[in-house]
Amino acid sequence: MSGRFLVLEGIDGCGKTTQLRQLADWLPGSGLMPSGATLHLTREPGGTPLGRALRELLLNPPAESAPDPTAELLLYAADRAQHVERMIRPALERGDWVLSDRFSGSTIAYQGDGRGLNLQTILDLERIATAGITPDVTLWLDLPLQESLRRRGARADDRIEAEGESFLMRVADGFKRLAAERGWIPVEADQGAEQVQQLIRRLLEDRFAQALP
Ligand code: T5A
Repeated sequence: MSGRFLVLEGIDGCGKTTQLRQLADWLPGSGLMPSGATLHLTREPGGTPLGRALRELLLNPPAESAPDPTAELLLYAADRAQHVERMIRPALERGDWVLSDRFSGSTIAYQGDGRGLNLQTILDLERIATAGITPDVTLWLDLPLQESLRRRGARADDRIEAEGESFLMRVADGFKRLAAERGWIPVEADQGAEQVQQLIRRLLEDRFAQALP
């Protein structure tokens, strides 16, 4: 496949959405993308129409519909399978670039490290849902938990954020381990949004410029 798949990962409130928007302004004119390639911004959960319905059930369900941990794991996997087959794979096959806010690493960190679900089951579901699609690069926005809580401020928590600090600390530890295991690029996110953006741009230039004709 000639397209490229870029992912931003990290704990809630680490700045992914902010950085993704700025990358969307820069990448198409950066000289890194081949001419004619389109940049697609997407996210998990919720990158497809089915995914948007699943996102509501996962993050803001009526109390009586809140999923148990195993059901939650399967819903994230269903969102990903649909996302890969309906959106990511076709875009990459066309030679487009896809920039996603979260991908399968989030399931390992949240449902594995956070919830304590069986890691092998999670890896089996990852293999089924991603069906051979892996990111070309994953940027891990590394931010201390206390700073992410401060940034989120008075904003209402969704169902996952409401799990509390010890859950989120396990998730943060999971991301740190995954970044080392999977060769993700760490990004020091505890600085101003503009500085983080400049850092990410340099990292992407280093990664992709050598592939330019
Ligand atoms: N989930 C997801 C799972 O449990 N399993 C899975 O498999 C998957 C895929 C998704 C939830 O689902 C869970 C994880 C999540 O809990 P979401 O809303 O998509 O939920 O994800 P969040 O990460 O929670 O999104 P947020 O919007 O909360 O965080 P962002 O996007 O990382 O951060 P952002 O950019 O919105 O910034 C947060 C605040 O900080 C400010 C922003 O203005 C904003 O107010 N900010 C900064 N302030 C100072 N300095 C900077 N550098 C700043 N950058 C941003």
